[in-house]
Amino acid sequence: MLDRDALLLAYRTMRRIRDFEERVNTEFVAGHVPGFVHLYSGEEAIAVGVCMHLDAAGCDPKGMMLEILGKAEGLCAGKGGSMHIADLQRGMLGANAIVGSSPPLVIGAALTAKTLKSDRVAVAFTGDGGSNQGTIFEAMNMAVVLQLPAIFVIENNGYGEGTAAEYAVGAKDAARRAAGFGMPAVKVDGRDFFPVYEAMADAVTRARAGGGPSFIEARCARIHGHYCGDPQTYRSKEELTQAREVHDPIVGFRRRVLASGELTASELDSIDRLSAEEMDAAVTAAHAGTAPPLEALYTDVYATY
Ligand SMILES: Cc1ncc(C[n+]2csc(CCOP(=O)(O)OP(=O)(O)O)c2C)c(N)n1
Ligand SMILES: [Mg+2]
Repeated sequence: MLDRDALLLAYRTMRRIRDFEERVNTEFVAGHVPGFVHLYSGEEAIAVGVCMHLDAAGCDPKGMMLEILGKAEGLCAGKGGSMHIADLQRGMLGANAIVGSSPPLVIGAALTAKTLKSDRVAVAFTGDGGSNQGTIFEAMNMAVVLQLPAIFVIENNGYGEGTAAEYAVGAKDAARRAAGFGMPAVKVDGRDFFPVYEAMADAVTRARAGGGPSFIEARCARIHGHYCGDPQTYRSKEELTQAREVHDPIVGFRRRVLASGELTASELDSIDRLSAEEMDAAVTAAHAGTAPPLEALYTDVYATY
């Protein structure tokens, strides 16, 4: 049972993610974002249900907004953008444009944790499209063989870009496929914070107790397309309306905690207000940021060993 503080934190974090993403959308449409963006709206319950169990997660929204707008004050000095954003201080090893590349990276982190006996747990987020990559199969096998504290989270939103998972995932069932590698694998409703939080609690406890890796498949729905501007001709209007109006994880969370009387509407409304202010300030800061100087073009790009 989650206490009030935990429920408030879950709501606040989901709301901040949504507001951040929607501001990024507006900035992209206005032409302020160099490069491309892919929005997370609709999948917040997964990130929050998972990351509330981790000590180090959570990047600074202002630093991220500066980064996405390509400014020198950004999290990666304006050189990473949305697709290569990273925050190693916080244990965030990086977004990656190479689909399916996070599981092998996470195996390295999990091996480090096991070797150093640091009690840390490594989590890889992959999409349903990414779940078909050979990289994740190798990573899952290695995690089982070495009994690593690694958790594979598959965010199954039904599409890899515009290709239906129904068509492209040969086994039809990513969790059953993962179980074949020899690890506990569960399927949860990723539009609902609570089952994600519970599945992750089990997985983290097992990882810390030396019980090896776990797999969580969270079914969810994208509120936007694969990328900003995706016309989504591969989805019916009805499916999109359902995702936006019926299955929104933040609306569902709100309804539930209000019905149970655990939180009040005014508490949630004030979180909404603070989050909007925080994201407005992040956008203002990002507009005021400076472009990286020309001399920076060749730094932080290659490492020589
Ligand atoms: C190794 C590799 N192959 C192909 C691509 C092109 N690509 C970009 S996103 C994507 C689909 C990813 O699907 P999913 O993981 O379900 O993400 P979603 O579309 O739901 O955001 C593909 C094939 C890529 N970026 N990297
Ligand atoms: Mg997908």
